[in-house]
Amino acid sequence: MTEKKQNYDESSIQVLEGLEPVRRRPGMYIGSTGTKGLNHLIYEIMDNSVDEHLAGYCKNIFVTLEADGSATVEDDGRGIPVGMHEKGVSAERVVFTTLHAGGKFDSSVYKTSGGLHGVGSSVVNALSSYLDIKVMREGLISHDRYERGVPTVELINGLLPTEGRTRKTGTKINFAPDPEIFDSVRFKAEEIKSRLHETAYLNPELTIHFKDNRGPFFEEQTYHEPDGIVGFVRDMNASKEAITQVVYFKGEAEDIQVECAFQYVNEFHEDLLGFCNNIYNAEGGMHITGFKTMFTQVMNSYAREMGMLKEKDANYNGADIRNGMTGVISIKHPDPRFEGQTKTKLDNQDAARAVGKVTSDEIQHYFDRNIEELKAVLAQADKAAKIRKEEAKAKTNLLSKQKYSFDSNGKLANCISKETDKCEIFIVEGDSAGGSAKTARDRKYQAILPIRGKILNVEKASIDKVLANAEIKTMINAFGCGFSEGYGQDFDITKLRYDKIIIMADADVDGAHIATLLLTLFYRFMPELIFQGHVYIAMPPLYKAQPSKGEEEYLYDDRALEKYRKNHKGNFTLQRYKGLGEMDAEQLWETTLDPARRRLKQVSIDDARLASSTTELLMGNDVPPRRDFIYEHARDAALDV
Ligand code: TTJ
Repeated sequence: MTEKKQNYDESSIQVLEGLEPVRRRPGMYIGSTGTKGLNHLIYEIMDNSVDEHLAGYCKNIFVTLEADGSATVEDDGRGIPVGMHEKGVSAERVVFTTLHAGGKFDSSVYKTSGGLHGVGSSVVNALSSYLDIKVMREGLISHDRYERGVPTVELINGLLPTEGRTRKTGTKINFAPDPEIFDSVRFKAEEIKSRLHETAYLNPELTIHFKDNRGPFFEEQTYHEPDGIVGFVRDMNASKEAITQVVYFKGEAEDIQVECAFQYVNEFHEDLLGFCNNIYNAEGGMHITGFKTMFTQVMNSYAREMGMLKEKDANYNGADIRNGMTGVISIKHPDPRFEGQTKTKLDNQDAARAVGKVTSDEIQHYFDRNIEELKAVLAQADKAAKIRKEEAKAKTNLLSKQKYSFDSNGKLANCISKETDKCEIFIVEGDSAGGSAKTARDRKYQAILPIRGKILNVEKASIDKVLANAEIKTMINAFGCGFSEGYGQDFDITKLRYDKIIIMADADVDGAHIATLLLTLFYRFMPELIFQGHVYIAMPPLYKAQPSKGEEEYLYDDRALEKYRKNHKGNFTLQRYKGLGEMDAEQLWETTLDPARRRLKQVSIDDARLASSTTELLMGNDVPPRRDFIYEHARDAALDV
């Protein structure tokens, strides 16, 4: 072994030690080793390109899911510096092998990685079976490569080898997530596209090119949104009846940049999305709070000025005023902090003050000059307040009338135990499957609620229609926590009667549709259920294999079948389950109900949000319908374990 080689080995060992914590506890760095964490690898790499864009240098980002399962992110920025770093190796090596160093050399004020797990490219490197880099800079193409975080290219006098000359500049990273780390290494195109589209809205001068070369659904999309968040709001409302223009304003306070766009539509719910440093905050936070507080205050004082509220009248509440509002609030914060169940709730008090101040100034500026718009908004608020008062009555009736009528309506087969942390409720599609499930269940801890056919699409219905729907009423009653529109309010999670709410639907198009509708319902009216991880999807098996000699075996997906075929010598018969209704009670218990043997997929807030139709637009127009998303997830959930 040459002396040089020896040095190389030493530095490899150092690198290994440096990145080892990441491989030992990946969840600490990327949140999870499931789908979310997997997709996060792409975002983590891409954030560097977005930073380069924000620095004023990169106009295009290319994200490609390659046929071999790897991912490529390329940009036309200046290229990662490859010169000698003070540590004696190429600067690029430092970026990819040092924890927390990130890719940022010029300390850009706004690190786009949003604070969630913004630890950068070295983490991705550590969790990739390989990561291959090409940097185009100063006329040369430099090349580097790592395997599980360890460099495999020998440096020449501390510098990277080059592979020819070019006039272009930019960075190209190709990497493959390590199957030793991740439950599944198949990226989720729907979620990635949604994120890319979001990024395009938030960076109006950026163009993002997406390509899925994996098949069977090859796809190409270009995301460029020159109208920024105004376009975002406009597109969110594309299929709705607008009753105002899109109102846009921006400003700065306390070193925080604030940008808002909103528009009212003739609908019964609000949809406010919060972003901090280009990252979506699923649980909202201080920017949203600041906006809401000031908006309510200003609109109430307008209502009094205009005589819509008399002296003796109570103020409109915030939800009245925002009824029908679709909005995006995007801030840039130099030091964001996050809290909440999923660490996606912006916690900085100064964000509330800054957004509040800018909102107060700017909406007065706007509505003073647009009286007709103001009138439309206030009329909407007035209507909402009236409906709210009616609803309050309806709700008392609903709750008092139905409180003890679970079994009298013949649907819910409740469990015996009142120990809520052990109880489960299965929402089962179809009466026949519901019947089998009632027989098969563990009566002590498992409740069964059969629902018939399609449930109401809550996105298309007014709140009183939603509440009038029999299936939904039964669910609200059964769960025991009430419901709310938006965050919190009348919903009380401490009253939840079950630890797990399990959606049990067939693995076909109709089943996926029902699951989508249920997720949308929970997302809209009981989001806490999802935040706190109470919602699951049951994963029944797809096949039963019965060998001529030996034990039968349930196979939960096609990969399991393939494996079975490989490992199983001799004849076996294969039964394909088409639906839950085909299983008898015993089979249903063995495969889908029994906590020791069944498979469940826990629903994340992102799943629910993707299922909800307000984000339909984020999926692009000419792509397969949303149900594919559930399929895609469901299939992989079955592959987990
Ligand atoms: C840093 O300051 C000097 C000029 O280049 C700046 C830089 O780092 N630019 C840059 C990094 N552009 N793109 C990247 C990048 C792109 C990807 C896909 C991945 C990573 C880790 C960095």
